[in-house]
Amino acid sequence: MFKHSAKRSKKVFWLLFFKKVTSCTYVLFRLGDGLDKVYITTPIYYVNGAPHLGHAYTSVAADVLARWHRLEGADVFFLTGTDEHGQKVAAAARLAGVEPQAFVDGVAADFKDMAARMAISNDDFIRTTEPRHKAAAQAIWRRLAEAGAIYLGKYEGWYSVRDEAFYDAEETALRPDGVRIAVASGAPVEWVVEPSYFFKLSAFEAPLLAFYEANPGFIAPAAKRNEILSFVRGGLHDLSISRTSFTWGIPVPGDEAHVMYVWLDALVNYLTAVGYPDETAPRWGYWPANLHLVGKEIIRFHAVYWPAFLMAAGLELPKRVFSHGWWTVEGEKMSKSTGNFIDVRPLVDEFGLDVVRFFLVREVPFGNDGDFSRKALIARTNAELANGIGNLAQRTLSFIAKNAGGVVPARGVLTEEDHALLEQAGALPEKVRGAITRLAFHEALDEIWKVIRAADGYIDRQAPWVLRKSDTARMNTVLFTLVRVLRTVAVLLQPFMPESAGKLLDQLGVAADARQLAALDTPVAEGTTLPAPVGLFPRFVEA
Ligand code: ME8
Repeated sequence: MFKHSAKRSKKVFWLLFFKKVTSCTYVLFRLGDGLDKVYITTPIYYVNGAPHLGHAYTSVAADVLARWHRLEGADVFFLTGTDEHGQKVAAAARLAGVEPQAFVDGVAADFKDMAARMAISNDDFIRTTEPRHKAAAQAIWRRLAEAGAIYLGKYEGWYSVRDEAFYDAEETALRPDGVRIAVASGAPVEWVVEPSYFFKLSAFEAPLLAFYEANPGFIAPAAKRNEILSFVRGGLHDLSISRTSFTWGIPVPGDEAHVMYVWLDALVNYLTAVGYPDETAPRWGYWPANLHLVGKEIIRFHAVYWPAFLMAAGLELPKRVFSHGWWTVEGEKMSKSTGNFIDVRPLVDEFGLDVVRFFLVREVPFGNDGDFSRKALIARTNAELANGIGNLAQRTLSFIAKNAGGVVPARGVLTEEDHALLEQAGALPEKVRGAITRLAFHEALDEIWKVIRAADGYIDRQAPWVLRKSDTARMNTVLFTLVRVLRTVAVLLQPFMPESAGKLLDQLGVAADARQLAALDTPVAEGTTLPAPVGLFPRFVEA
């Protein structure tokens, strides 16, 4: 297949690459630690159907991270977008009776709307039908071809349009009704025979295993890492990377009878958005990405195929791929057949943006599967938002408005109890940072809520309503302490609930340019006039 000299130089290339990868010392992965630049991605979503809760989930989680790193002062590039080619999308357009481009334009606009409604702070929105992406995908193809990693052959095997994935026979099974399905996803597969270009994935078995070993933090959580390790150890076959039986895709450079396999096309989006193939582009400095956040069903594409493509192209590999779990809705899998896809936008209209964002990252330990139900949403909102932070803020701020002249009270001598609460709040940023670094969002929120509960207990014990009559200086010190604690809580809540945390900071008189993590070290300005307090979270009662 290859000329002898090309083969030898290719061997030298792999050897050098292999050495580079294995000699990398593993530094415990901490997103943003010591970095100016942080690049975070969501998957790009298929536009075969409208956006739903699952898409919102990944986007919100990635958004929390992006906002967190901005809060720490990092230079963040946060990318989301839509995956618009392939058989599945073409079939959806056909079913809708619309030309594919017009169809994808409509659905992509819907995904953009969902992102805006969920306050996703993405810096760019990539669509794979954009000219910049076509150029990048074709450039990668050429680079892979030049590296000798592509050859022409014929694909004969199983393909699932729903998963847009090729499957080995052992990965499929016959259902009792005679339909053959992919075991992992349950999606029907069809037998495909067509000319196809192949990527020499088999050559990457050893380099990938060496890379995983040298970078134990590359795949998370650990269970997924083990799954990927055993998949790769089980042996890799070359991968079909072009299709000839339909045309809705990016043409293969030099052989336009083929369109690129939608997953190769899609993965390249992460490079397109930072300017590839122009490695002098202003955004190129963000590469390699710090984190690709993905659902558990697409880990193989991100943790096996993608690093192999990048190795072959001689490009740096992302630092981490984290796979999260799946939501069911009221106990059932979201699917076309049950028609139970949940759109988050009506929920935002009904409950408010931050209630929905909070629920998504609080309810389920990130990485695990979870179930969405109205009952759980209402229970958590009432317990932790209305009765938790909402109540603490309201108690404190309305007391200040009524009894302390509506200004941040002056602090007197601090007692042991004041110190204890302030120390607990002072230790919070580091705890939250630790949890967020592990993408343990529920733990980060748990830590914040420990402080909220401690502050509630503190008010009960200090009883400022009693001090009002007996010792106003002490009352002021208690209120000052509470304002300081609330400021810490509100600053830390910004990535999770940007709207309400912003409102709370307004009510605490914290200037817009003093809401960074670093600003927590500055003293709270006594005497600042506070606006009239307004409730943050109402209690919900199901009719
Ligand atoms: O896979 N629970 O797009 P997709 C949690 N285009 N998350 C869910 C979910 C659920 N029930 N359903 C979907 C694709 N997701 C490809 C990606 S990337 C180069 C190409 C989320 O529209 C989750 O993040 O099928 C999952 O990985 C993603 O949506 C799949 O979106």
